[in-house]
Amino acid sequence: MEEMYANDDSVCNITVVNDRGSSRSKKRLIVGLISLGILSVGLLIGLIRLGFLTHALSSSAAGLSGTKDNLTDCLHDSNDQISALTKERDQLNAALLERSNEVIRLQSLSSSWNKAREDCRNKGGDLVVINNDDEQNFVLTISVNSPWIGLSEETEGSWKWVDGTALSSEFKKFWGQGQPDNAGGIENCGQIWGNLKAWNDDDCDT
Ligand SMILES: [Ca+2]
Ligand SMILES: [Ca+2]
Repeated sequence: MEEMYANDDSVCNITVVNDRGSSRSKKRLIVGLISLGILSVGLLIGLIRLGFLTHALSSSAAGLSGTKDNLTDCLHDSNDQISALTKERDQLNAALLERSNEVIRLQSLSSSWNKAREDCRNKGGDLVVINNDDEQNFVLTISVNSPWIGLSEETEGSWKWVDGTALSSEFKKFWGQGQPDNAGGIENCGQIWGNLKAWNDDDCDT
């Protein structure tokens, strides 16, 4: 805005600043500064929250990593235990097989029930006593020929095991068909019929 100004020496034409326009500019500047401040504060809050979130994610990742390590250790321990148990099982099976073969060899090669029992006793054992179905099945599994078992008659019809117990009627089902038949009146000792997988009474001195 231009105004004329005169004094005794001159007349001046000067530009007068519009106070109203200047005030609006100041207001815009203040509003701009406030907006910029608010934006800066918001940005700062966002950065702080991002920092917390990053820290939380890092903690979670560290926790998951620790859990993974623990599970991996447990898996390794389990594998080690399985390997140890497998090795122990194999050793037991080998020992059992060796023992079984020894028992069968002694029983099969002996010509008489008394000789077979003597051989077993010399090895620190005795002829086998069968106490249940599992033992019967196991003996059948390892029987190759027709080995003697620890069963004999003190008197005809009175069967006893070598440990002194009487033969339970429960196990008479293990006799082969038609057995014991006391053939020839001289069969007083028990054996496994290798082919039939059943018991037979036979001559103790066979
Ligand atoms: Ca008999
Ligand atoms: Ca017989």
